[in-house]
Amino acid sequence: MNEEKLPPVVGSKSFIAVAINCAAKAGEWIKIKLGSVENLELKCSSADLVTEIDKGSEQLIKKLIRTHFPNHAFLGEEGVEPGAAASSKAIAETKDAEYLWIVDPIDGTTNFVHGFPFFCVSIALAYKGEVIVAVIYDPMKDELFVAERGKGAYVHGKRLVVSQDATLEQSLIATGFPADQIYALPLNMKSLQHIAPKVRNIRVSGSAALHMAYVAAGRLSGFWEMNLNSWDLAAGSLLIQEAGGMVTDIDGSHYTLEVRNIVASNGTIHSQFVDELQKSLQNSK
Ligand code: 2AM
Ligand code: CA
Repeated sequence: MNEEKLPPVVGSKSFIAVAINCAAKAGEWIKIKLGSVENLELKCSSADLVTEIDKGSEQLIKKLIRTHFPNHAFLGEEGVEPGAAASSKAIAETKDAEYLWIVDPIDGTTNFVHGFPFFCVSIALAYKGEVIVAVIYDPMKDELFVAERGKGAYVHGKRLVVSQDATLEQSLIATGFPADQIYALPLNMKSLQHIAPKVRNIRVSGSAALHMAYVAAGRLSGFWEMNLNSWDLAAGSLLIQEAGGMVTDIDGSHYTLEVRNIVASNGTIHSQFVDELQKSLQNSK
């Protein structure tokens, strides 16, 4: 979308100002709550967690967005039943809304619960299915990553640029161990075994959104994971695109809000990365 075609700003505050305000407020609140989880619930398995702080953070963000933009649609992780089918249905039903806010109130809940300082708040705004505003906030490092379509991506005023690594061999790559231990985890393990000897090293830090922000910032050259949800990926996808990188489905097709198997990179290594992931999954489909 070029700049002339950007939708008009509605209300007294710009979309990006509201997104930043929400992420900053929610991030500060979850940081204060670190170490004080009272109600730990399991969703699909012991690897799939939710706390009252995920729910509180989502409510805070939803209320603030509703105050400024009462007619906009809202999709948040905590408003959707657990499991891939419910997530796919939720995004299929909302993706055509004119304006859709897509929110993960804590991405990296397992880390949050264990006090491992790698989690974030992820907020994206899509206009007719295309992400136009993205904010990812890491309250532990006080890093706020922001992007607007056509205007670049920034962290505290510094423009984000993807890494220059030219080959997989030179690349630091991240992935995740998916919570779905029946389908997605075994597939990701196959890919991990295939990719690990072909790259400089691999990191698995437990927040897909923050890994995506790190690809945008050039700290990682790539990230892949199976079976993620729109709220894990939407904000990160725009940050990476605006920082000069690429985001696709694992089959190499272009990113949409419905993509669940993600490959993100600095762009230069993308085709090599997708080719190797495809090789790793041969005979698995
Ligand atoms: P979350 O903390 O918001 O749940 C880690 O591999 C990544 O997977 C995190 O971004 C985490 O997001 C996400 N994740 C955790 N459980 C998941 C599930 N059941 N389905 C899909 N993604 C999940
Ligand atoms: Ca979450």
